[in-house]
Amino acid sequence: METAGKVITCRAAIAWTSNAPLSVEEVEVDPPKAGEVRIKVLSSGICGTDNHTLDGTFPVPLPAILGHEGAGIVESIGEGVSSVKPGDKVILTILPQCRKCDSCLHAKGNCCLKEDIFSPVGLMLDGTTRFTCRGRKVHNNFGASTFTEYTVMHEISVVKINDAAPLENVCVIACGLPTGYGAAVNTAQVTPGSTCVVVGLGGVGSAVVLGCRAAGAARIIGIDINVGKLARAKALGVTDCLNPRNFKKPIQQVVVEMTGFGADFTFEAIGTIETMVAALESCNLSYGVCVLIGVSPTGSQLSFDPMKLLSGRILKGCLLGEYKTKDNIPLLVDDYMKKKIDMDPLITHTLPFVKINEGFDLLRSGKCVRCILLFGDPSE
Ligand code: PAD
Ligand code: ZN
Ligand code: ZN
Repeated sequence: METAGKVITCRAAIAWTSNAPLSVEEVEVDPPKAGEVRIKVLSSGICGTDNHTLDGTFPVPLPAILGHEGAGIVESIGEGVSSVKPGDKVILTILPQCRKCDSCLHAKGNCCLKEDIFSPVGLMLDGTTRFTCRGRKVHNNFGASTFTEYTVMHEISVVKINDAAPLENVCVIACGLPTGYGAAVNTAQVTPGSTCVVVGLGGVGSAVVLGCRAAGAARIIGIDINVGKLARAKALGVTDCLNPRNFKKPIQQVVVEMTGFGADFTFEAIGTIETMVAALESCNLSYGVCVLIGVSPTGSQLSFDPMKLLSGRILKGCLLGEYKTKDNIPLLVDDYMKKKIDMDPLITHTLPFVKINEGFDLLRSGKCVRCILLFGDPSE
């Protein structure tokens, strides 16, 4: 049936309030307006950030359709859209690349000023939404919304990828993989033979490990309080595992003692102030580079003795691994398909979309690294 130009009724997981299970119900998805694209979502990862938005530590306007790590096929396009067409395989990302703003025009900038991440309003750029449920308007999430069978996004956040890409797993290249991998290869610029520390070994931290290994790190120290995560990270390339719960002293002190003077590169992939300070203090006081990746609770303040930087340490942060999304995500997909990036071990679980709340339970309990939701036959 031809759906272009018509409202599509489909299923989506609605977050009506924070700290409650998502409710899978029927929604109406409007056709795309000018500069917008409507996509049939085929897979979506559940990212740590989805948990922060749902539990209210990183509040977003509700009700909303969450999810931002998606892959799918373009169903229809609005007026003026030229970079994708119906039938194209695409990755749905929270980070646009408008190619016109100050950040996009800078060689290094990737934080496009059209983003809706830092002070999210949950609406399209024209101030309206394309989602309605039970007669109520429903917000989008960071301009993406992937926990739905159909979504509408701005063309600038939709990335066309290789026609042969497997849509059931490349959704991870929308967020988790580039975030961690890019933190190592772009932001820290890990050097061959170096020592790295990765604090937090979930989906993002595991991708940091892949990046450190690809850059030729000689030693990768993985830190997590979940024993299962430590065991999995060893298979990815972590050489030394540390569980902070097994030590009386702060973990940064353990790292400094293990390495002599601290690591060359450290990464924080959890999102607590305590672990950020641990990552900073784990890097070499003179030439160490610490990269913050984790999303901290809204309103929190990072505080530490500034002398820790005066000695020469560098403290950085990054969004989506500093990749310009439209330019680089297709290349990462190609690298995955050429087996240059082996991200398959990151995907430990898959579930049918309707079991989304079980997916959140797997994330919160630490049983999964990445759980992927698959949008199959609506009768399942
Ligand atoms: P995750 O829940 O899969 O991983 C978090 C890991 O941290 C788990 O393995 C936990 O066991 C571990 N952990 C929790 N507390 C501690 C502790 N005190 N000490 C040691 N280990 C601990 O989440 P994720 O990997 O999907 O996301 C990680 C963070 O990265 C999260 O804050 C998310 O919001 C953020 C993120 N940032 C960006 C970005 O662009 N900067 C993108 C995507 C995700
Ligand atoms: Zn994410
Ligand atoms: Zn821009």
